[in-house]
Amino acid sequence: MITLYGFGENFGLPEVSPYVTKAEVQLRLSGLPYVKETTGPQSSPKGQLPWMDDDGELIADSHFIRLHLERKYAIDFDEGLGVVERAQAWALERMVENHFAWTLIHMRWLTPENFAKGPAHFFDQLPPTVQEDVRRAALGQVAENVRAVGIGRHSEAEILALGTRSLAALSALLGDKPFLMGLRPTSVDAAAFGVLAGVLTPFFDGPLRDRAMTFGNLTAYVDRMMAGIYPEFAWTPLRHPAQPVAA
Ligand SMILES: N[C@@H](CCC(=O)N[C@@H](CS)C(=O)NCC(=O)O)C(=O)O
Repeated sequence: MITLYGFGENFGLPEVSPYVTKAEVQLRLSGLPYVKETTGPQSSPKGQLPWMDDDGELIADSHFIRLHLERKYAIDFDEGLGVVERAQAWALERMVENHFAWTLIHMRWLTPENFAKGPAHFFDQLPPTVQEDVRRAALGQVAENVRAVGIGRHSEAEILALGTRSLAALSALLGDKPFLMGLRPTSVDAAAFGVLAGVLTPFFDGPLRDRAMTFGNLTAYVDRMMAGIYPEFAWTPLRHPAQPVAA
């Protein structure tokens, strides 16, 4: 039995974390049965979510979950792709996760209104005596992480420009295809969908979301992935402007 550990549904999304979403999309694409448990990062062997228990084998990190599924169940999420396409997909996934995702984290945690209505509530169940201290400490840690990867050193306008450039790159690479590498979803779609849905959920506001909403093929892509992968989730389709807008 496979158990996937994640944060769970919130923020108008079937799963809060883009990385847990990626792992869950991989599981759903694989067709393997699984159950999902809601937990905190401290439960994970690597201190971050997602992690997975597959009949007693513990695997942490969305990439290593992918490798485990591919090896143990003889799945190739990139079936049909050549060597160069696989390399392009990997490069795109790294851009999405190691660069673009930090602009999402900045939008959620370091925009005070978004923090107040979103991540601040992660700590609501703690005893009132420690709640505010833990909340502040978590915010400080995220701010430090965002600074450590470089994004947090830039002005708001520069962060928005970087995020918009990634949106424009994703939009150009998607073009009029249904999925990033062609007619069927592959590994990179699991990663890109997680981050794009996180940016586009109407739960949060901000200029990065406003920019994302102008890329009609990306909003349609998120709607398509949501309907195909999470058909049970109540997602209101986004508005699709006729033409993508260049950065
Ligand atoms: N490389 C990891 C990244 C996972 C990750 O950043 N998870 C975040 C949630 S989105 C987390 O658990 N953060 C808690 C922490 O770092 O303390 C993966 O792909 O699984």
